[in-house]
Amino acid sequence: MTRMIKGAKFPLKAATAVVLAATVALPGVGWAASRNADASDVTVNAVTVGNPLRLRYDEAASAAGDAAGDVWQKRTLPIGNGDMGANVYGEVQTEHLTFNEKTLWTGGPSDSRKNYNGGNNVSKGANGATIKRIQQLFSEGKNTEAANMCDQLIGDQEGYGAYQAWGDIYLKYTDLGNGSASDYERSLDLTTGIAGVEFDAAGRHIAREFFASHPDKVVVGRLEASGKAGVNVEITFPSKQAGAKVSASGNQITMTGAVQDNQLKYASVLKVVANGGNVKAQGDKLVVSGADDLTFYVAAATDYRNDYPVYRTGESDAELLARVQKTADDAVARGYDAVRADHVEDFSALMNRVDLDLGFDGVVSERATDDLLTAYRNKTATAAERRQLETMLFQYGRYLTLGSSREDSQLPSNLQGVWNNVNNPQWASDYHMNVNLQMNYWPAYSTNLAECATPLLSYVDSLREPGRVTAAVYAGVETPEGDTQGQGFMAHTQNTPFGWTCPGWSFQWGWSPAAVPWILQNTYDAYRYSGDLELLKNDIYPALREEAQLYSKTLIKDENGKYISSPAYSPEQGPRTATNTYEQVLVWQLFHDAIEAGKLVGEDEAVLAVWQDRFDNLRTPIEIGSDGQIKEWYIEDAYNKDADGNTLGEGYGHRHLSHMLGLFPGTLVSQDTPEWFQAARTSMNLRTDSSTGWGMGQRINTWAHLRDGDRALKLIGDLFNSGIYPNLWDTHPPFQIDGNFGATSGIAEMLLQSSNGYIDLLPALPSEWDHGSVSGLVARGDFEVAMT
Ligand code: FUC
Repeated sequence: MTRMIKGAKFPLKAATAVVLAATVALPGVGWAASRNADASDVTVNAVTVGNPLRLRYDEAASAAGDAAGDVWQKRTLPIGNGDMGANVYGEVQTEHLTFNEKTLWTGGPSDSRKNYNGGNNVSKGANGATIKRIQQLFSEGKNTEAANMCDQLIGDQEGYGAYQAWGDIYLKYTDLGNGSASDYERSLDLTTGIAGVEFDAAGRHIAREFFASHPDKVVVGRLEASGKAGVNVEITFPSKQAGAKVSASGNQITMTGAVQDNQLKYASVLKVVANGGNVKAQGDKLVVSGADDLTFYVAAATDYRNDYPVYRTGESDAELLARVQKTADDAVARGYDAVRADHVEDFSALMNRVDLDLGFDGVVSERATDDLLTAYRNKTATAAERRQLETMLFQYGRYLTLGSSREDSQLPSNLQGVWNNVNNPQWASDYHMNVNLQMNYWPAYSTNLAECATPLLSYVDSLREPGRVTAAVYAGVETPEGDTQGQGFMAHTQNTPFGWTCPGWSFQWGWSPAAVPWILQNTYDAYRYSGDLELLKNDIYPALREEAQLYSKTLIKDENGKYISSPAYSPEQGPRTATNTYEQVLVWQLFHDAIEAGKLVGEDEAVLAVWQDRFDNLRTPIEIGSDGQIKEWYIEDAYNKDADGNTLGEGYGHRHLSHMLGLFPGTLVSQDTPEWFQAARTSMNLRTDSSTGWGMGQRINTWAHLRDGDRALKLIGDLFNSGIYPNLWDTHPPFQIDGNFGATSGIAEMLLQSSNGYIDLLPALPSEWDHGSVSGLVARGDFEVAMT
């Protein structure tokens, strides 16, 4: 049961009356529910109420003059259903969509890698002997020797792999000539999940729409054209994988094959229904003529299953294709109207759970979205336009969550969600856990999309079995055969869907055992937000318990008899040390949460007693340096210097905020610990605001937890200036989706916080946000909050 809190009034300005009038005039529905793709303009009390959550452009993706390699990431519009994604270019003569399915990866087990072992290198880790030697050297003060030996705490690169591109869908009009289009509009309605393209060309009106249906598991396209000639197009769907078999027959294009690197099987079916027209198969293409309207449905799957150590379903080629064929046939049989209606109902029900108006008063900017972004940047946007764009950015993160992670998705959203146009994306478009995967799921619970984090819970749980091998190789912690609870699992900075849990192939970025305690904060939040004890017991606690067991064994005592995690490296800079703030804060939270959860599920008293001992005798995670800052390394004195004045890390402007994790997302530092809180503020000023896309995303959340709304809003402005592309995707650069989720979470944290045992309304409200309303935000303890 969700309880409602009403209240937390902040002063209403006169203009707010417009919002209220409009809201009253549309009874029973929020702003979002009152809009749909077909009727996006309603006039209420002489105020034009458009759809503030509709991205809109007046040219095709390729027409804006970007470098060819940039068009996809900067301009195209993403749709997705959690497992599949597509990007719409909106081209005039030849429409183009990139297509993705999230399990299509290279790497992992393969005929050519019979000994694939998650990257673990037994001779380097030496069953824990290497780490013990390093710990010993640090404790003897032989820091240089210890630091050098850290280079042995690495794994192998072989078999890492990368997220792959599936293929491209082209719809080439055979009767539009080469002329340009007029009255062009390309749009993405965040409330319905429908992308639209409309224009006039060659004397005809052309209309298209595209969406990715979660209920029917298909990507759908619809083409219409005015005039007697109907829709005349050639459809192709080439693969991006070498050796794929693509053939057209009847009214469908079938693609099958196996990824050359690892023999992962894949199959897709694109099936066309051309009302009143003709469909002919020619080689690998479908030629459609004279259709009143044309609909295509795409179903796709691989034989991937997240099941260690084989990671395959065991299906034959024929079985996989039959599964995909059935999905496509079922959608065709249900028909366009039913599939579309169910998609809109499914999608908008989730989107409409949160209704936010930061104060745009129902006035929707007439500028196209890219122009609105430019106006925001060069300060020519009105206050209402700024509030609209900020609201849009907030809801876009929720939209992208729905597109890249639904309750039954096979994998969580990766560095690009589900969207990818190349076979060698940056950082393999993998799962990075030294901030990125965490950030992807920061907004899931607070913005009322808890079920979308289900794939994260199963993914984290799936790291346990391969991670036990890593724990044995690098930390000497063995789980005997048959021990299903496990003695401890380890994973580090980056991992893949094939249980790649070793440290990276360089200690310098790869070593990060505390990444697991950190991601366990996300999964424990599934309980803290919902209060669902069954969920805690079955899906969250097993991994939390196993990780607490691991650290119970791996912590060592320092010279003062306090427990430390050694060696340590602060992502991704600075010295290698016996321990540091990142490790200690995350280990503190691990034991804090594991003890709390353990008591709730009736954990064995003896086990709890060990955890309590580690928790009580942990070296204090937070230390304050001579500049009044939270130290990142305990050898730090003034900011970023040791006592001898040597520079430690990159310092000012470094993107990571690894020493701030006690403040956000952790619960160690808050306004209730005033000295640390003040030091956190000092640290944030010393670190400066300048950063990459996700770095600014993290800063918004962190400043929100410092209760400084004006600074948080300033960072939203910084993000718009240098971290957001015209399609509102976040850029590192290049495109990396974590910053979108960070921004959405940050805006939620500005309006509502609940990490410290109470509900904090408007903790970081910028002075510019002087009126507005929100409903549907969620606080821990299963509260849903509405406030004006
Ligand atoms: C972390 C960051 C990098 C990048 C990568 C995907 O390692 O330090 O900046 O975002 O993740």
